Amino acid sequence: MSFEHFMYKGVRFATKAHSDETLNFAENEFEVFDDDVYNVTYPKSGTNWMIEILNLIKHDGDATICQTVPIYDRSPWLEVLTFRDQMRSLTHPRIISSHLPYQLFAKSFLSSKAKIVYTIRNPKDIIVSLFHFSKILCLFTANNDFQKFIDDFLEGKALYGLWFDHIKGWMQMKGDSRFFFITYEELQKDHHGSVIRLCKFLGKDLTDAQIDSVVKHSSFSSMKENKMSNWSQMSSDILDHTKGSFLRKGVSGDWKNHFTVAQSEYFDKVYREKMKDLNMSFYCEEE
Ligand code: PPS
Repeated sequence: MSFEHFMYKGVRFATKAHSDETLNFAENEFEVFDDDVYNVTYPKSGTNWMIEILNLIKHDGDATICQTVPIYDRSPWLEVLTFRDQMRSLTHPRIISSHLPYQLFAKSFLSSKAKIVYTIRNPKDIIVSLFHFSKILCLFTANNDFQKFIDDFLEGKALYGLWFDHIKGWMQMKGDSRFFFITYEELQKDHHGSVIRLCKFLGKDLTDAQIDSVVKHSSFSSMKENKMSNWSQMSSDILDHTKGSFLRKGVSGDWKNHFTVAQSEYFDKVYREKMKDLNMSFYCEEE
């Protein structure tokens, strides 16, 4: 995985999307409000799916916003320079996305009552998703070497650094009443039940019909068809729409179509080693 990068406090970022200034702003200057909701993920873990769900819950299942405002304007990324204007025009409660690792996240969050939804995905599926995404996201240099993607991912050379560090960092918030974590695979297995749990966490009391509407409009097929959610409106300088779609497959376990047995066994070995001190197992490990 190859992109022009720089290091900020030991983590790899892309020069075309971030700068010392944007990261310092996100970490030290950004003001968190008590009613904010942060949609935090390692890239390709289901960020956009969660944006859709959270926005639909915010609007009691009404899909108007999701059908009229591009997804990245509804819940822009805190640390990305080009989203600064969108951030200023958000209505409350703001739903803001971020891929930042725990240690670089907005410091003003710590003394706030804001909430964080953290979505985790099977890292093998993240690698596959990233591999395909790198063909369409123009900040990447085209590279078809899947083994190199696995190596870079395991060595922390991916955008936003090492996945294991991201998970372990954010899991320090486990048990905090402001923190909710869920896996992409749980969302797949029980979309409806996951929406109900999210509503509870957010203190939103939706009717059955409103919950059904959240589920319906955040399904993969609805989002893929919705031009405000499928990134088709994003400038072709940033996304090359001729090379693939942002909403690619939307399934769990696609890694089985990409990893060789040897690659999978090696990945599992590194995974066990790196995660052994966490003392947690995630639902996604079963997939
Ligand atoms: S990014 O670029 O980091 O913000 O990408 P992110 O949104 O985190 O992840 C993109 C993957 O999520 C899939 N996706 C979905 N899956 C199921 N249901 C819904 N509604 C949905 N919306 C997005 C998307 O297809 C990418 O996964 P892959 O495996 O590449 O298809």
